[in-house]
Amino acid sequence: MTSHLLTLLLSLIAVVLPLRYGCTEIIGGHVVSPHSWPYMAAIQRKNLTVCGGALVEGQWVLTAAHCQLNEPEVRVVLGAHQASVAEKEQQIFKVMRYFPHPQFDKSSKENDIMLLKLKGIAKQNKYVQTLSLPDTYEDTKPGTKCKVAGWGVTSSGKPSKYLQETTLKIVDRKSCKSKYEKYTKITSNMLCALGKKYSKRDACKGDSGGPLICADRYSGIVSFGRGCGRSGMPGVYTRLTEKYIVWIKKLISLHRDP
Ligand code: 4AZ
Repeated sequence: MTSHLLTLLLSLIAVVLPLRYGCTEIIGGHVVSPHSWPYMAAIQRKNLTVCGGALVEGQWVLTAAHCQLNEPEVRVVLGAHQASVAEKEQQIFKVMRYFPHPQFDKSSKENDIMLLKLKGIAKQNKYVQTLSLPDTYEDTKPGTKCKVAGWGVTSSGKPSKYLQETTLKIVDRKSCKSKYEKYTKITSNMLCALGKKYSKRDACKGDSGGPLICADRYSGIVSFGRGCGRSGMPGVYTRLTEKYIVWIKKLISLHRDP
């Protein structure tokens, strides 16, 4: 009898453990089909990906303001699958200039959005393409299915060699606010997203700046979170509001090369 119970218990553990801890991904995601995110940018310091971003125009990458690294050795890798290794599809650029949002607040993370002007214009092809900015400004509704990608920390605690993606759902701002009550203010310029129950899906360290795509629309930018993949704790994204889209378009047209 006891041996039967023991067997049952062990089988249960064998089934449940891989479900909860078996993912070696963004957090709870999987390696993407190579070059299926052709607008994805890796922002690197000394071959290590510190942030993600999205190519929004030939010479412009949109990322998070907290990704600002005023260092000469920073490079932006486009067309990558394995971002830290030279691949024939890659196009690599230095940063000509950083344009963090003028109202970015480091401690509250409000306005966590930044444009990078690259030293050179990306050649668009099968592997390198721009991501269109949203052309409508309504809020993304709770329950909307989204995807996020990055080379950031996986459940192993280390960054991923290959680009990883995972799927999430938008959480209503009220419940997100209550989850973050003790830590910071969740504003209408932010979106919160969470994986399926028990899936531990999330963005993590190193995924910041990467695009959140909801119902095929560029909707947000990986910004912050209380830990990664904690159950019930959503990740927080900068929402691509009308105010930000207007700022992006103005800034690009003002600083575009002739
Ligand atoms: C980070 O440190 C970070 N779980 C990004 C996203 C999240 C947590 C941390 C969300 O860049």
